[in-house]
Amino acid sequence: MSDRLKIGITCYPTLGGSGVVATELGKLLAEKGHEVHFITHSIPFRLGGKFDKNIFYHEVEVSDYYVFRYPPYDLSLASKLAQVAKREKLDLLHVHYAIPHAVCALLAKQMVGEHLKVVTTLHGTDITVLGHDESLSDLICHAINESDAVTAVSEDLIAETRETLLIDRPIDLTYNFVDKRVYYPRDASGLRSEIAKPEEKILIHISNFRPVKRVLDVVDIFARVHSRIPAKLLFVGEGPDLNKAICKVRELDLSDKVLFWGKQDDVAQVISLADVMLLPSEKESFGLVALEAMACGVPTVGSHAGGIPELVADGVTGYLAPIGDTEQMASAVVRLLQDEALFREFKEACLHRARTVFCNDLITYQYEQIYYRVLGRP
Ligand code: GMT
Repeated sequence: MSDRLKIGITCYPTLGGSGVVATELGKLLAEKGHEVHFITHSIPFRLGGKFDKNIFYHEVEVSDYYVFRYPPYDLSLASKLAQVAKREKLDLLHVHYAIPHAVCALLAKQMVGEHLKVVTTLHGTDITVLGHDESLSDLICHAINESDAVTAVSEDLIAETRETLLIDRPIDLTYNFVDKRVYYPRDASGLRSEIAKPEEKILIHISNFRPVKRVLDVVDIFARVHSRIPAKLLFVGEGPDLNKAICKVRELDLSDKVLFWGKQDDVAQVISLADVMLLPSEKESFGLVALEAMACGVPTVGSHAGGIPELVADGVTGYLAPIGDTEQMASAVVRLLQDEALFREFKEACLHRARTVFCNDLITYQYEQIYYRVLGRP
């Protein structure tokens, strides 16, 4: 390769879609010959155990010196970023989330020198939640304005960043992606027959069960679908609203129709079991899980929230309804599952859209172009 870069990546290694995207991007960049250094508080769960000569992991250790009331993770991270950048002669730091990661990277840049570039990717919560917190909004603005490049995972997030924080600097749109070698329709017929009868359709919801995911709406949609066609619901993941979902399923006397599978590693295999993905979120800057489903040929029925309409083509790869309109979502699921020809069409459209618009090759290339741009190497 002509211009091999040395890239530091910081993300939340154990948290949801942002950690997944950051880690998968690092792996793909390493595959393209770049040198990638993950600088995080624990090993990113998607990194896998295989040796790769282009991938390095540097652990951020937080000092718990007794005068500190709160262990200063941010300062330890900034210090580690600067150390690694100097020692390994990094070209740039690509950090995921403005708070705290971009702030830490900017501090590291001050310590190392102007030649170290900072690329910040916004994933949502830093804008949609923290952006409204007046005690943090000026700091988020500073992190965004001082980064050498800023990317966001949807047009909707770019618009919200501009509106909430009055930011007018350029922000690059880089959609999330999935690796097509991992996300494709897997054969799940054996397992499917173990969890559902042949006539039963399978609905799935995967999330961290935060209140914004509206898991009670998922149960409500399922109850309405189940009253019209034989179906099962598969919940994957864990989080604050898990117990509420379990109680509601019990209240509705649906316990033998709903499975709670907790956290699962092989998401593509689990999704391939299902007919429809449910994503009725209240906020969703992108909705990576709907893309994972799309790449496995599974349509999504969900809400119009945030960036979901940029991902799920309404009436083509799924159906979208206003947030909270569980009846419209349930009717959409039933329409899709009762019409075999329509369902096949949607599956085909899903595979095509995932492989073209959200393909790993395309998005990795877009990030590389941003790196070369900030380094003045077009
Ligand atoms: O959705 C979450 O609660 C997790 C969060 C994360 O940090 O992974 O997800 C955000 O980033 C993902 C990757 O870009 C997006 O797919 C999610 O839509 C976004 N979540 C929200 O905006 C609520």
